[in-house]
Parts: sequence; C-alpha cells; structure tokens
Amino acid sequence: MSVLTIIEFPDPRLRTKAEPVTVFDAELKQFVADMFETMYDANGVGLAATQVNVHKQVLVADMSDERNQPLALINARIIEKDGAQVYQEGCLSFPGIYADVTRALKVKVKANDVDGNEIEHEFEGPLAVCVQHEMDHLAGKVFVDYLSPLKRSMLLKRLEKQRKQAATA
Ligand code: GNR
Ligand code: NI
Repeated sequence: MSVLTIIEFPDPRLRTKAEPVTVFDAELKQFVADMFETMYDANGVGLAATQVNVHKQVLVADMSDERNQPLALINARIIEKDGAQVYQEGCLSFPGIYADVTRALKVKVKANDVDGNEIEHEFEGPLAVCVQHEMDHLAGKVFVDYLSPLKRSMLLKRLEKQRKQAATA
C-alpha cells in the first residue's frame, strides 16, 4: 500500500482525458487500494486517478463520517440525471479553495467494479456531487471551470497567495 502524490492546479496533466480500463487484474486492485489510502490520508471524500497522474477511468469516494463506506467505480458513465443542486465544493488539487457549483441532484451511473462486473448505482445529494466531480476529473475538467471568469480569477489568485504564504511560513 502507498500514499500517492496528488497533482495540483495548474498542472496541465489535470487536463488529460482518462482511458477506459480493459484489464481487471491484481495491479488494478493494488492501484485502487492505493487510491483509497491516498484519499483517506488527504482527508478527501473522493479521488480521481487523474489527480495521481494515472490516466485511467478509476475513481474512489467515501462520503461517510466514519470513513467506512468505500466506493470504487471503474469506467463510470452517467446514463440518467435528474434535478439540480448547489453544493460548496473543494478539491484536493486546489487546496484551501471552495466554491458553489450547480450539478444534477441525482445521477444513475453504469460502471465496472474492480473485478470487471457491470454495476449500476443511483446517487443523490452529496454523493452524487462527488461522483460528478470525480467523473469530471477523468474527462480533464475541474470544478473552477464552472465558475464565472471573475469568480475563477479571484479564487485562483487566492490559491497563489496561499501558496506564497505557505512557502514563507
Ligand atoms: O475532498 C473533496 N471534497 C469535496 C467537497 C465537495 C465536493 C467535492 C469534493 S471532492 C474533494 C476531493 C477531490 O478533489 N476529488 O477529486
Ligand atoms: Ni477534485
């Protein structure tokens, strides 16, 4: 098991589109275990492979307070969405930055589990937000892409400022 390095904005590798997983082997299971370890270590509620510079369609999430409801989705695609919700999002690739984003309230997702079995899940509320946020990463998209140019530039300036302060602290 190992904690992987999370890449941060504006690293251009965050814009890479992930490839589908075709081989469901021990190496994949090890990678998923490392993704969970990395997510829990960073106190995140989700993590996309893109964020650890692996460009395969793998995402993990755990929105439970007890950190005991691990969810791993491989090759996830949304087959139905419904409604809308506004949720204040953060991202491990934008440490310390938060912004309201509007997304679907409910999503029905088809995916594979780590053994390659076809699975279908319906997510609602915060977990639906998280799954959509992670699927965006796998498509090379990040949450600030949804903001107005003004709001985005304000938050990115804040990110720069926090980094400079952290560097001199
Ligand atoms: O840890 C995370 N928290 C979070 C909060 C609100 C909406 C989405 C998220 S996902 C984020 C972890 C992350 O960056 N996943 O890609
Ligand atoms: Ni993120």
